[in-house]
Amino acid sequence: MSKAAIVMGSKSDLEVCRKAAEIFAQFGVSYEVRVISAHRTPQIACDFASKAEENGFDVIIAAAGKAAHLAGVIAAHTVLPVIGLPVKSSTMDGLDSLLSTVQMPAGIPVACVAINGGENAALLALQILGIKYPEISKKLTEFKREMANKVIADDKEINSLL
Ligand code: RP5
Repeated sequence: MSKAAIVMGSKSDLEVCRKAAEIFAQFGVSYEVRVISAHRTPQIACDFASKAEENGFDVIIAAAGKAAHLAGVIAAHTVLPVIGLPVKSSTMDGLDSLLSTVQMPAGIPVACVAINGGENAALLALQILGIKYPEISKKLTEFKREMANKVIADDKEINSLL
């Protein structure tokens, strides 16, 4: 069975990560949530990433704010796909987190979603898991169909709202 990890740099990142957890729960995918800091608990970050594959994880979401090095540090210690989730947690509106997460040097890729993009982090993780688990892929197809149907319904209704 698939397993995803949601790792956050601080408990203060929880509300952004909650959105990702809710998507995993909606899709029936098991996940584990951790608070691990690239700066305050660097050895734990290294150990977690190094053992993530043997511990049964398929994909890792790493959420952090400010000088957001967590996704990069985790990616440095594993070949599992790492999705960086930049968190808006400072006076710089999250641009600091975004750039710290996305500007990885060649050789250590981190996929990066939008600032506070918890939903998309989980959906991208599900798309990665869908390569290995066709039942997840099927659920994603249905999810997209429902989204499209909602927009089509809105389109039909919009003129009556003016
Ligand atoms: C980052 O610093 C964390 O990911 C968090 O977004 C930010 C602030 O952390 P706290 O000072 O609130 O623990 O490492």
